[in-house]
Amino acid sequence: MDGIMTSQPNNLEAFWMPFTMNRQFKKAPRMLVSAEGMYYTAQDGRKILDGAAGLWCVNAGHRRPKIVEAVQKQVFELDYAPAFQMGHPAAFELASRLINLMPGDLDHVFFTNSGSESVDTALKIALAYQRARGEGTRQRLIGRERGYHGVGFGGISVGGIVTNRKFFGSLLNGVDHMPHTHDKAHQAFSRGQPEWGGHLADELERIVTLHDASNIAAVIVEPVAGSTGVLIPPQGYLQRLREICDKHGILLIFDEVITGFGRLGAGFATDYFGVMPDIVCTAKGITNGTIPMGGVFVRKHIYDAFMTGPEGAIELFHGYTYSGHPVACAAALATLDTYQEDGLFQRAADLAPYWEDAVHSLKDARHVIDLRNLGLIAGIELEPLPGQPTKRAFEAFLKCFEAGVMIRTTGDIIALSPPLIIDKAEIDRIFTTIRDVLATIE
Ligand code: PXG
Ligand code: PLP
Repeated sequence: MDGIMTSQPNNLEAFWMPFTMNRQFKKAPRMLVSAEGMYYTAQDGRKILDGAAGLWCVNAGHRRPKIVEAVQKQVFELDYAPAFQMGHPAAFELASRLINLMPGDLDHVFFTNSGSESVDTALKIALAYQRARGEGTRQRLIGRERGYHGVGFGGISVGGIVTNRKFFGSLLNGVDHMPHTHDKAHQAFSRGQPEWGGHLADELERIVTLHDASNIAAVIVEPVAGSTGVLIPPQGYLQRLREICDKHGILLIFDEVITGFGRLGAGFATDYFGVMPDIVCTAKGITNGTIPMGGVFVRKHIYDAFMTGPEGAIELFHGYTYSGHPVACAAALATLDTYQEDGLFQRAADLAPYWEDAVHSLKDARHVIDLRNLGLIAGIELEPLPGQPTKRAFEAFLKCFEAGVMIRTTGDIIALSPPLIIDKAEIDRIFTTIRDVLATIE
């Protein structure tokens, strides 16, 4: 490996790091310099087992040869092509392949470059759709407490994370939030979907009663809330949301940026739960994290509602310079091949029971006050240190990293989402390491 990749940069100052304690990090940086399969290599040469699939995105594991080769070939052949009033074959091929993966009539896809852009795109399509079908008074959007929908103004407006909202002014007008679905008193240590809480979907009826359905465009939820600590939907909850939306002509948007591409042991959460949304936001696993990309899937009636004016008119005034970027498309096509050839969605389903047992083996581990799991996702909630929220979990993150296991923490919750290629010994290692670390930290 050459010196440029392994040497420590002599000045870490210029890079304003995202969602990071910049000053603390720059005093004691954790640098990753290469990756392969289930492992990162840190700058000091240590192998770090990836318990988080990077940031929930590297579902097929790192540096998969087929994806790397596809990217190299594409960038050599066609580095960039304009996305407006022009096309290149890979974007159309990818769209066709993707809609075959999607259930039902989710049969059109709009390309973006991230989950945040997918969310903004979905919200804009929802509003424009209501207008296109003559329901232009439907302008309100409904999100949920503890929802994460990226960091665009649309996403933070419908999102429900206080710190991601409170510094940024008045946000979008006309947004309401349903309550989140997590309640430790009724659900702690549930395996899979909690039995209690399906009725919380009825809170949507209250909001509809308050504003009237004729003013509401769409509801957006994560089928499984990831970022705010793995909140598993109670049994019947998503089905009930669908029923209420149908009753009132409200679009249901699933934000599948995390749950998409096999994370639950099915292609998408919509397959896993058997609930059909109108719009699905994706990103992350669409390219195995290799090249930034996202996609917004819409059902046929939505696309068709836009295809009505003169053929010589642009139907949707929206798009990104890099929508359907050739290199991202190549990465995505090779990613889909890799998922398919390795049977990774099925592998995640097959491993899920073992994973669940491993998660719940921590029931008697120190500091643990709740355990949650679904597919290859887990949330391990710790009792916060008195008066110092987040500190204990962050300490666990640092200690696990030292012990060669990368976990992700949010608040006082450890969130796990390994690449779907993980094996049982690696699952054991993650949970043994966490147990040992929790035993040693305050
Ligand atoms: N929606 C959902 C449901 C997400 O989880 C986004 C939108 C935004 O995607 P982009 O690509 O714009 O980041 C996300 C992203 C974490 C973590 O540790 C989660 C995300 C991103 C970074 C960290 O929980 N989710
Ligand atoms: N800002 C300026 C000045 C631009 O010219 C453009 C695109 O042409 C954008 C923002 C949007 O960039 P993107 O299409 O990459 O989102």
